[in-house]
Amino acid sequence: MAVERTLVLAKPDAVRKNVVGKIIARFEDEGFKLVALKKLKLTKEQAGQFYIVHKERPFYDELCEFMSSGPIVAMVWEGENAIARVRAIMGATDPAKAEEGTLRKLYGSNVGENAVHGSDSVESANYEIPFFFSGLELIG
Ligand code: RTP
Ligand code: MG
Repeated sequence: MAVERTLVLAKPDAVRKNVVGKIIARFEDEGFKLVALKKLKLTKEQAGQFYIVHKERPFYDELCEFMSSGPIVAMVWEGENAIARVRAIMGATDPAKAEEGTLRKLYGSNVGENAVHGSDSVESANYEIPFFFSGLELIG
């Protein structure tokens, strides 16, 4: 296993529900190290660039609308096997199918508004982390 960094977003629904602190606390409790953190609001075009891998999917326009509908909180977490472990803590994409105790079960509303994003591979993390943070902002 390797020490990895992964990009996590508290999505606009999580910010509106005031559960960003609970999401951060969960990753701290699970032993990850916080490497970077910021609040920002994406334009629809920026959301489209972030989720460019999904551009042919039927939910792409709805996803970009939602991700630009309010502020988000972007963060980078570091730890052993962080990419897969963070995905497990988040739970299934659809909160109705997510296991008890996962962040999406706890805080998600539906398959679109599902509270959190986490990088799904090293390749994705290598695109997503520099999308939000410069090297100077990443403090390991
Ligand atoms: P994410 O990228 O946000 O961490 O989510 P994920 O890997 O679990 O799911 P993915 O397939 O990458 O989808 C990205 C986001 O698109 C929205 N979505 N909507 N309406 C739909 O059927 C649908 N499917 C996906 C969700 O917000 C999902 O997190
Ligand atoms: Mg994904």
